[in-house]
Amino acid sequence: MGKPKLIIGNKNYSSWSLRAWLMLTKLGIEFEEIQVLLFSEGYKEKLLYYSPAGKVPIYIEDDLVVWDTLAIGEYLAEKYPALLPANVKQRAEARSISAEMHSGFLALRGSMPMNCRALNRKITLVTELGEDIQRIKTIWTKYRTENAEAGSWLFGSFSMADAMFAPVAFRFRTYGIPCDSIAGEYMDMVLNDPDIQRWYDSARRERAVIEEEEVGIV
Ligand SMILES: N[C@@H](CCC(=O)N[C@@H](CS)C(=O)NCC(=O)O)C(=O)O
Repeated sequence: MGKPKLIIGNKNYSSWSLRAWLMLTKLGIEFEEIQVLLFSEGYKEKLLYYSPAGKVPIYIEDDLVVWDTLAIGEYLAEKYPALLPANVKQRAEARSISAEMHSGFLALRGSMPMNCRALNRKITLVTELGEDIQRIKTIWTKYRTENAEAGSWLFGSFSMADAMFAPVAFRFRTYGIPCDSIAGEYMDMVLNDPDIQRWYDSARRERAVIEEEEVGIV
């Protein structure tokens, strides 16, 4: 078996790519990273060559193709159980908040696109967005409080749930969303994580600009 492959988009903008990349990286899996710059000439054909859904991330192991971030996470968790907490109740909760991110937070995902290298962007905090932000802070505070002794991630050790929320830390920084206390400490820990820093360094060096994702310039 050759090395698994992970097809990703722009590191600066592709939050789903970051999530899958972080899961593989934290599991210590050696993988080949293949980047397709989103919305560049012919990008869709390139993605469709790898997966019928034509979106990143795509995880490939020989003839096995897994697309969609949550499916990639679940597949990896079957092979590497450490990707989810050992306790059954915590596993269910880690899955719940991962699914909540995957299917929800539409206001946040729509009006605060991930743009790792951008700072000092401003957005209007409409009600739905404020509610999304508050819900995320509540999640971070709850799990960090409950698992403070076990380690610095949401459930102590790194889990799929941390990968699902990692792009939010970049978003809060880019759009200047204040985050203090326990949630703020978690956000700072995520942004200072060496693997996240490596992703950020590559994102900063990218030159491609996706105009639709450049939101909140003042
Ligand atoms: N539900 C999918 C969403 C994947 C997705 O929307 N990926 C974006 C980049 S973050 C993409 O491929 N966009 C290019 C396109 O839609 O053509 C997942 O969880 O993986």
